[in-house]
Amino acid sequence: MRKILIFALTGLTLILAACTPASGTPTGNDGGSVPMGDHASITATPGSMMAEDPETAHMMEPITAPDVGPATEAEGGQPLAFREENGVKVFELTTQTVQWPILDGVTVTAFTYNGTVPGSMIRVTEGDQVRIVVRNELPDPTTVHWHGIEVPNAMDGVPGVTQDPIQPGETFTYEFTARPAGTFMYHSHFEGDIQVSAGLYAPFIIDPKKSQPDPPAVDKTLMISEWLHRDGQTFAAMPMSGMEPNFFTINGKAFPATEEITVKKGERVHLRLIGIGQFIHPMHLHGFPFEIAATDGRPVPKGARLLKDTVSVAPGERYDIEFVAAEPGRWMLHCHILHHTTNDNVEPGGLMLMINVVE
Ligand SMILES: [Cu+2]
Repeated sequence: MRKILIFALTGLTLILAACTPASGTPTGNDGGSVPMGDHASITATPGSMMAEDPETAHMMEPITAPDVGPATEAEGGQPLAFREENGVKVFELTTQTVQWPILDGVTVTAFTYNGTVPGSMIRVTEGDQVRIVVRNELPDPTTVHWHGIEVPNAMDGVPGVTQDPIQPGETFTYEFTARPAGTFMYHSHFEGDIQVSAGLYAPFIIDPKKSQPDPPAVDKTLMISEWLHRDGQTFAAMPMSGMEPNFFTINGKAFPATEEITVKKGERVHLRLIGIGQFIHPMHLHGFPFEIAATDGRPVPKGARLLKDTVSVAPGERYDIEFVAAEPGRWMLHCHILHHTTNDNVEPGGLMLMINVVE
């Protein structure tokens, strides 16, 4: 690695001195994976990864599959129907590649569960026995990890550790008792760097056995992620030089395509924020403070709840926030890393969502 760095730095110096952008691909870049502009040479920051070895090059390839069809559903994260077999709730998931519009005029090639980003929401009650039959129609192997749910080890979805990868065309069945209650998710654990960034994630909500005496008027799950879409091709966005995202989505949509949440003045709103990309997003709410009601699915006792107006949602984290929509108006929820509220560097866009409080 040190050798590569020295080469990269030497190369960079020479390039800057000679001022010849045409010669400026980073050291050893195979040159074919990621279309880069004239600035490619100066994005080779010291310490960044180079497309030296085949695995890195693979990460930098566009997301593709043969015959990728357009998405047939408009919204992601919708509740998945199930059938009951001897007291077990049986869900079916198919991993598939689709063309997914994140914004008017911007469509990404996505790896999905059941054709949407996020994939279908699994919603059950604490203590339910669930069986999830996963059919892999991706061009690559995959596995499913049930993030935060207390599953038996054999159901944990880690390739090479708890199971063999599910090969293209194969089916694998997961079965476990849904517990504890809370906000969880499921996502790929095979080449997560690529597959999760490409859309293989979905909410998994476990409701408590005892129903709440005073449920909130609005209960929404918002999954936050990033995309790299360049020259009509989609790449897995990641914190690696040249692979940084240029689009940011809430439930697979970038503002102004994000859902608008309408609520009546005085009603209580419960939002389940889920970080599933590879970047931290400090989500800020205009107008009202919110309580952090649960972290990573586990409830925060009433007396210990922080009153905040911004919460940083890191990759893998979940925050359930609650607030009373006290004043009418269109109030914005947005990421406060303000580059994340752009679409390909143009504001407004990305991680913005309107809470419309009506009389
Ligand atoms: Cu952000």
